[in-house]
Amino acid sequence: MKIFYDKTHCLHNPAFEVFDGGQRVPYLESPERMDRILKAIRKMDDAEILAPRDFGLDPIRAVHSEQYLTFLASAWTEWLAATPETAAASDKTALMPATFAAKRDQMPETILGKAGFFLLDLSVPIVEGTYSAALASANCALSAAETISSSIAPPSSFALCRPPGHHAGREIAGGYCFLNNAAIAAQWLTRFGQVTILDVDYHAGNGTQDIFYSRSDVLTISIHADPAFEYPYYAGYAQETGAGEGLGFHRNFPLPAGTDDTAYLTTINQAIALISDYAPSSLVISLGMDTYGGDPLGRFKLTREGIGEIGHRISALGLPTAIIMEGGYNTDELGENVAAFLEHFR
Ligand code: OKP
Ligand code: ZN
Repeated sequence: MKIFYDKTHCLHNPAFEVFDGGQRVPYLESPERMDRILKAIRKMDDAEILAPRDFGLDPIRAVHSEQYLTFLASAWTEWLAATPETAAASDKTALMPATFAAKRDQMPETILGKAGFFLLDLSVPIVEGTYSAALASANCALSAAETISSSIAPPSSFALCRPPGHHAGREIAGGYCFLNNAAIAAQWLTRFGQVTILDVDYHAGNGTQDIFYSRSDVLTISIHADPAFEYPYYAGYAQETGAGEGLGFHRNFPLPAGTDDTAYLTTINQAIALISDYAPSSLVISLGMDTYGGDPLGRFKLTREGIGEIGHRISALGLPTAIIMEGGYNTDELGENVAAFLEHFR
């Protein structure tokens, strides 16, 4: 299997994020996550680790708005110019707003105003290397998409994306995500026909939902912890099924805390049936390992065997599949869990 990885992700290394109750904690979405996954993947027989190709900005512009991309590209420089002393202490600080836009009619002029406009929460601190890392991550996803579109290549590929992407909407960052890698890959693949994105991260793929909500050429499905009790709280409900032309082409499967292998696999079967009926020309998987029992951000109880079985059932669809890395924060178990899932793809 071709695996795309770019060490540029290391440039996105904020010192902290802010948890519930205002606690400043070390950034959980750490560069070390990638080291652990690479270590496990290198042990797999057919793993071929490659650098991504640079696709330029056009495939990213097809998903994100121009004013959002301009913000991401210049945020750090503007922050540095506005507050040179604060920004210079970047081992302790980052661009992070304290106000958020409940109403989004007007983009403010100043960098803190813009940060509140384009950032959804306190888990997307922007540092000097954030934009470069996000671009490299998107290029990994695009390279994985390109790989599966060739009829001579094996039908699946893996993008070792960091930062992750599924919480990033058309013009908003949130939940460790800046560019929506899976959406960018899926959009690129629509040139060959209909695409499905299946999101198996523990958290609802609210960014992906936002991007394709009114479209019927990309079926989006997310299986996740019920947003009634879990982040991202404001999207991912079962009654949200798309709008306009896209009505019926988005599906959410919210599940309770404590969900185990058996309950999850029942839901995976429902998702697989929807994908079979839709008969897409390719499949993009948003792969999160925070469904694993004991994940520091998750409340599901999946085992490694369960994760393997999910991979097995999805691979049985026999579709060209680009697997895109999202979350998973039990760093010690992360690599082996990813390997257990990937093992079923060729
Ligand atoms: C990203 B991905 C802690 C606050 C949660 C954001 C979680 C983002 C998850 N109580 N902060 O979907 O794995
Ligand atoms: Zn997650």
